[in-house]
Amino acid sequence: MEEDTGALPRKDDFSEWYNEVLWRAEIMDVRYPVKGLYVWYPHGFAIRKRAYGILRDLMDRDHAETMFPLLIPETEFMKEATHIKGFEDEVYWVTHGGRNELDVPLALRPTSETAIYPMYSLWIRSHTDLPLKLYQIVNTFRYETKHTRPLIRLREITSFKEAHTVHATREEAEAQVETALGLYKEFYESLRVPVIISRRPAWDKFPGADYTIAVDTIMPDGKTLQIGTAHMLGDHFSRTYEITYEDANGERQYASQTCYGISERSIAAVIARINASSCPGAISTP
Ligand code: A5A
Repeated sequence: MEEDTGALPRKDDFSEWYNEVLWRAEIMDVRYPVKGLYVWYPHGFAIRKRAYGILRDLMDRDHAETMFPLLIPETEFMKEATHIKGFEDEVYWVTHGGRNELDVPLALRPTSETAIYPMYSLWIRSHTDLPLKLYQIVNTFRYETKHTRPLIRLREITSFKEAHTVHATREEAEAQVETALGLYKEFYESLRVPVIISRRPAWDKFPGADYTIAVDTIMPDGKTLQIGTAHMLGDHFSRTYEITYEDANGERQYASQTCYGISERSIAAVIARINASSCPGAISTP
């Protein structure tokens, strides 16, 4: 993009520049009449298709792709105390089917632990079923109360890639967190997005995790944007959802779990690089 055409706002006003690029390059239409929900223009979707093609190829190396339902019964959602506490203010609830009030309200998934893990409990029987590594690319809903922005802070995340793995030992789960971060590094290298990887303080970890490691990038306005996270779940969820396996000695053990996710924030990070690459110094490469 040419600096001197006068076609775009000054690059140093990143926010205005970003909105203008999304509009003029036909990436997202922000006029959909629900706050925090945006529409992919076909051109924007083509960018998403390319980027998510890379992500899928990386995941398909040793994960299987799957798809779970969008609706989660309140009874399952409410089982893991820390997880509920972290998400209770962000959940959209479906309470009616037509005019009838539902017996059990259904949550629109803000993320899918509570949809997937009750099924893992049925699927996993023996140590020979492990490790189990699945992922899905789906839409999720979060009632975000902070300022919403296209691709960055959404109430409907349309491109939520979430992986959920199950392991026999804590050590294997911890190693999987590192593997996940390696995949995310490779993904962002392909997109030419520089990243910083760091462990989050306890107050900022994922609800229900032992610890969280985040992937951040620095946006042209100097702010960091979290563009991926990997969570060591330990046995918190496996104890709640009874995800157990029989070990080689015939004893029942609780499994160790991880999960990790990326959203269309990854596309926002790519767009931000267009600004940064023609304006060196606006972004610091770690
Ligand atoms: N189940 C795990 C993977 C999970 O939900 N982790 S997470 O809450 O940290 O979300 C994963 C990633 O999705 C975040 O690192 C962030 O990059 C992105 N994300 C989270 N909320 C978002 C929102 N409202 N809009 C866009 N992206 C979001």
